[in-house]
Amino acid sequence: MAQSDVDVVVVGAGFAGMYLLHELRKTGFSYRVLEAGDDVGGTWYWNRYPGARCDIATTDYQYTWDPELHEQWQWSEKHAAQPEILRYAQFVAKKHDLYSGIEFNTRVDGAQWNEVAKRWSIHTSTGETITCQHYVMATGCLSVPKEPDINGTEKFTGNVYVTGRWPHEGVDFTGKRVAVIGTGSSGIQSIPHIAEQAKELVVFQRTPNFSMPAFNGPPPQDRVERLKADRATYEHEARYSGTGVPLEDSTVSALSVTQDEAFEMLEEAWQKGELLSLGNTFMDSAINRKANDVVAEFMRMKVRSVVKDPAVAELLSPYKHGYGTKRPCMDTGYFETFNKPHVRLVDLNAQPIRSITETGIDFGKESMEFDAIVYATGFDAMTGAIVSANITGKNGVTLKSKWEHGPLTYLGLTSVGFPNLYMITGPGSPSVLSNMMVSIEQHVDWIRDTLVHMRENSFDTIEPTPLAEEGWRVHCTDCADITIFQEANSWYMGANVPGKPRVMFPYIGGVGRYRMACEEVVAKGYLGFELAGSTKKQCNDGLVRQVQPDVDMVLDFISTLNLPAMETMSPTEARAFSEASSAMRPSGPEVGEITDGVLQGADGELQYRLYRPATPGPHPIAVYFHGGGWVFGSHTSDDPLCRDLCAQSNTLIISVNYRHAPEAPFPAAAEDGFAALKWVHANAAALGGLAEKIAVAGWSAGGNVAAVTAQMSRDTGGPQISGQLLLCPVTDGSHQHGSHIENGERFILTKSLMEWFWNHYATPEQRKNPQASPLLASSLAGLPPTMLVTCQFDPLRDEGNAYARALMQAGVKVEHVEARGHIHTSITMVDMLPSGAPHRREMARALRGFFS
Ligand code: N01
Repeated sequence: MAQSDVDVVVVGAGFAGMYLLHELRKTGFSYRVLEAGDDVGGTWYWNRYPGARCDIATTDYQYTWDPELHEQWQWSEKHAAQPEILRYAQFVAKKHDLYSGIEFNTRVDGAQWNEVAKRWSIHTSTGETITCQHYVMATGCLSVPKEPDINGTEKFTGNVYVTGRWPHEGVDFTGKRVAVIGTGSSGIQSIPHIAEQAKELVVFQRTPNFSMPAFNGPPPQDRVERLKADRATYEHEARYSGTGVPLEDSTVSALSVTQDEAFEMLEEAWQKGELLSLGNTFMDSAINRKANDVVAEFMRMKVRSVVKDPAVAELLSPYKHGYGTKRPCMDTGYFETFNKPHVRLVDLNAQPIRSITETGIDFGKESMEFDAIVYATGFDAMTGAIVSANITGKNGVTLKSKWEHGPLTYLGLTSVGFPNLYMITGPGSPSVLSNMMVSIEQHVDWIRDTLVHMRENSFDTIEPTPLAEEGWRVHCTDCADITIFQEANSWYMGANVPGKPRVMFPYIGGVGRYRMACEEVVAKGYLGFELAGSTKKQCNDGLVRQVQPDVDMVLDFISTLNLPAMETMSPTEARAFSEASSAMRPSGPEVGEITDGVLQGADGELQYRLYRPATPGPHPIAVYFHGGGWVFGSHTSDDPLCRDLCAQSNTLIISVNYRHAPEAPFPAAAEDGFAALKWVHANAAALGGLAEKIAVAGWSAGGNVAAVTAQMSRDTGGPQISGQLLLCPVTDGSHQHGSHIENGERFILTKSLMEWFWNHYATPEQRKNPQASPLLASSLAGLPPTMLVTCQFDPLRDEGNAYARALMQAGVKVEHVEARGHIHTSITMVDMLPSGAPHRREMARALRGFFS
């Protein structure tokens, strides 16, 4: 007789539940494992449709926790078919005696948290109630088929099949008239097989999908060799990779090569017959629509090369969504199938289904009769299986109601209000965007270790904090925001199920980065969790990820380069270093015209670069001062940012090469700034600009020059300024602000580099002068409207924030943005860091606003 009170209840005996069962036994927890099916295998138990096959190679889609399996099990193919994967699951279950620990044909009808007993009550379809301390949903991401949302489905009297619930005995379509609805992975894999048997096959397509041939054969020899030579390294690389397969990340932009070169690279990936190779060819196909178009066009070209009827080829070619933004497919002979005379494609956009009838389907102006209808219409993905299990947490709140507007989890593993509930590959974890085997093993390991930690430390409950959960939601959204995934109506976005909230369900920041976040949480004493026992409580509240994900990647990359600190260089070396770094960045958008010239500074001529919008002039003008700590940089060094501001704000930008320290220390830069403003004002018409519409702008030390210039202009009756745009300005050299310490290391501009800049520019006494430290001016009243952007992880954040506050207090109209998750340099990194783009848009809007 099974125990009715156990340490852990696990729902599901797919690969996740099987491994967890093994680990629970190993670590000595009592358990019950409940499975709705009558065998192990999960996804591979239910999805038995013809042609079902994994799209991750067998070298990677297998367990790693039992090294013996690698000797005892040999895969026959590169991409294993469903029967072989199911046999593998059964083999593992027999080898480890897992069958004896699983209760089959047992569904969970509901679960309630008992706050007094600190236990879950689980109600099963057999009428039993089991109580447990920990409750684990190992229910899979794609296990609940979507309810058919087509008129009249109940009327059809012929045979109905759903790909995700295929009959175990198989189906013979010989001589039959068959309709298949849906062209996702399941449709695309099954259609060629159904076409081989059916007398007539009609495929109803709502959205064409990207698909590539699997070129199936033996497992990829190079990877088999790598595995044999050094399995530990291979598996480590997989665990810290982007997708759970150890592929080298591309460093090539699709926009940096010609189309011919791009197609050659894509052809090479195509010939490998591996889904991830194609998506990994270019570094920017997931984040840049134009880069993605290169891949999409390659795929469309492939469709045209196979499908003989150009009209059909066109219908089978995706245009509305980017490559990869809906799960791309791997097929065997899919597009070729449409060359067969008995196969027809119906475009549901032109001929929508009016109704399923008793004998067939009415669509467009036609009616057709069928013997069988196959629904390959997908799943209520990621959350369907979890919310349908009726989970009620603290205070009677159900998970379903909590997730009404989108799933809220911490790390995709846990959720506030549901203590001791764990989800394996839940929403907010990489799950379906990864090799599931790698992600499953990581989650099982994390849960096992957490349970052991709690037992060893006498904690009864674990629950994430609201702060940590909200922080994770924000981080997941930040990750999704820098991609183009949200443009597509995909099941990743919940868009396939009517009424489902439209959010990005999986975590798109990558398997390795995700794993590191989970490890960091544990290393920091379960950061963001509250652990409680009968006599003690522990809560290290906080956020595990705050820096914007693309900024974080750049910081990680830079840290691998072991670059010397700039403050250890001479000014000449630092200038050369800065120039060399600038040469490697993208150039920024096209503008109407770029010309170089000289203007009159405070003590001689200064070079300037003029960026003219492509629209007819005359234009408003922004006199721009570059960053570089008054020591390095020039009129061309902020080129991408100046182009971006010019193009987006329709403003003529004049970037000034003011004099630099230590050769020309304070107040040279300030005086040059003011002289440049006066010269531009006097020569505005000749430059194609409007003298009555001039603003100043600058970044970092250039922001300091701009702010000082605005004050000097106010104080000495200089030209009337329409506005000042200050990005991360230096405003106060007289004392250290908190952010100098808080953000003093790791974020490119360091505390010691800032000190180095100041030491070259101004003496401690000079720094008290408002022309060095504009924050110290006796009054800020009468300054022009201001847009001031500071960055959360900038050492200069607090002095910028203080300047914004002081301006407001002085009655100046100020728009102040503290860019969340950004560092001193990130907003200037045009076309490199997508997360900076919204802030530049706002800066450009503000600039335009100064002149309206
Ligand atoms: O489901 P899907 P799937 N009227 O949602 C269409 C994994 N998987 O079962 O795109 C008409 O992708 C729908 O149209 P649209 C893999 O992750 C892996 O095929 O919403 N059509 C779409 O064409 C995969 O992504 C493997 O406009 C309707 C199709 O049905 C995921 O499972 C194999 C409709 C559903 O496609 C799901 O794949 C199989 C309607 N009312 C699955 N409703 C491998 O490892 C939906 N559709 C290879």
